[in-house]
Amino acid sequence: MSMNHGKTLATLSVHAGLTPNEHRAVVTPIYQTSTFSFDSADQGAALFKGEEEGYIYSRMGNPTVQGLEDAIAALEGGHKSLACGSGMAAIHSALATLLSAGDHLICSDAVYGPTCSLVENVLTRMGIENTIVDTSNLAAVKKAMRPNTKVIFVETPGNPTLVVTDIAAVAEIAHTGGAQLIVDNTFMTPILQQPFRHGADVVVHSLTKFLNGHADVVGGVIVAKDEASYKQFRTALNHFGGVLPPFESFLVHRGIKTLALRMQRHCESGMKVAKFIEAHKAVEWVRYPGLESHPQHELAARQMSGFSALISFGLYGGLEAGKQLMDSVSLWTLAVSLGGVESLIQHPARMTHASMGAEARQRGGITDGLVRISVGIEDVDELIEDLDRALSRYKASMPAGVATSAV
Ligand code: LCS
Repeated sequence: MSMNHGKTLATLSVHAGLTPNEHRAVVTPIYQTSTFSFDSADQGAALFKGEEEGYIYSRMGNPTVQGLEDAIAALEGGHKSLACGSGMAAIHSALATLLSAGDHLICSDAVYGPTCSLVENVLTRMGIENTIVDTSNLAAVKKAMRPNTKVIFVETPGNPTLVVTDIAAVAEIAHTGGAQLIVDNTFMTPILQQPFRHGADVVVHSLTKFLNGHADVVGGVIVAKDEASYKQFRTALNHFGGVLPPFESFLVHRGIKTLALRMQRHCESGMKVAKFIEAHKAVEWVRYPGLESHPQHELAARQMSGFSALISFGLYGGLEAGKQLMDSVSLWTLAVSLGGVESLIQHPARMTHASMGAEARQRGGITDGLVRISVGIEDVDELIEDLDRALSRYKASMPAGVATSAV
């Protein structure tokens, strides 16, 4: 396992981010307070001026939140991080901090639906131009660069197509053109992918997924590579206001303590389930970066240290067959989100990526028949049995004419 600051990521997951506290508690306590008192008027003023270090008001910083932020920064090999109220708050805050009217943004075509809508429908209203491209196609990224390009935003692997973008190559294109690269590392976590090592300038996450891991918090984070970048985001976030509260921060930090262990299990089970799906007669195609059939398997193996738990596939019976599968499983929960201990199944075209619109989905290769699953940490043989049962039921109930000879 790779190391940051001389410690393995497994050790950092357990120990990083313990805020010093008077009773020597071994986990950072919950400081459920909105404000912090000053010793004197002059001391309060000194804190505001930045001449003294300390807490002022929980939108501007809180020890519990700080513990989580320190843990994530350490795991990502970044400088400092900022916990936000959701993954979308982190993405919006990061983009709105770095971009001004008249600037241009390049964004991957396969991203979480609302990220695409934010870029195309919201940022355009603020005068921010965009080009949406397949960022796994380096020639297309180069071609999209303009003199006013300030940011390239990449989600890799992309949600839900699992297309893999070469972070180092795109970082070079960005830097040559004077732009910064933001990587959404949600699908991988710092355990499996370290974007800063490949030249990324900013890393964002939805904490709602693997980092928290227990489907009970919505949160996000921006990780900054140096003090100048951190200060820029900190100042902006104080104004935008979308910070993560102390209790949620405590829960996510607790989740992170088992992150390395969970990711190991997610990867092992993900591979087993992907192989089962690939071999099933009802399955027309499958995408999992760990399978040799993935078009960028070699890049994935180079850039990631594991392939995580997201799998996309299509059945021969298309959308109708996919719907029947989702309605027939019992151990897999039919729900959006991903990266939790429980296995989930969902239909991107009508759920997570509905807000993109049909044209944008087509551009990003998000077909109507695509089914996305997130493999949890239950017994993998039971998960496979349940899928197998649901696929067999689907075969038996296929209306004549929909099933192909391969089913
Ligand atoms: N980035 C990625 C890659 C995501 O998958 C999501 C949410 C976000 C950012 C936004 O994070 P949030 O604001 O929800 O914390 N992805 C979801 C999904 O695929 N199903 O439900 C949510």
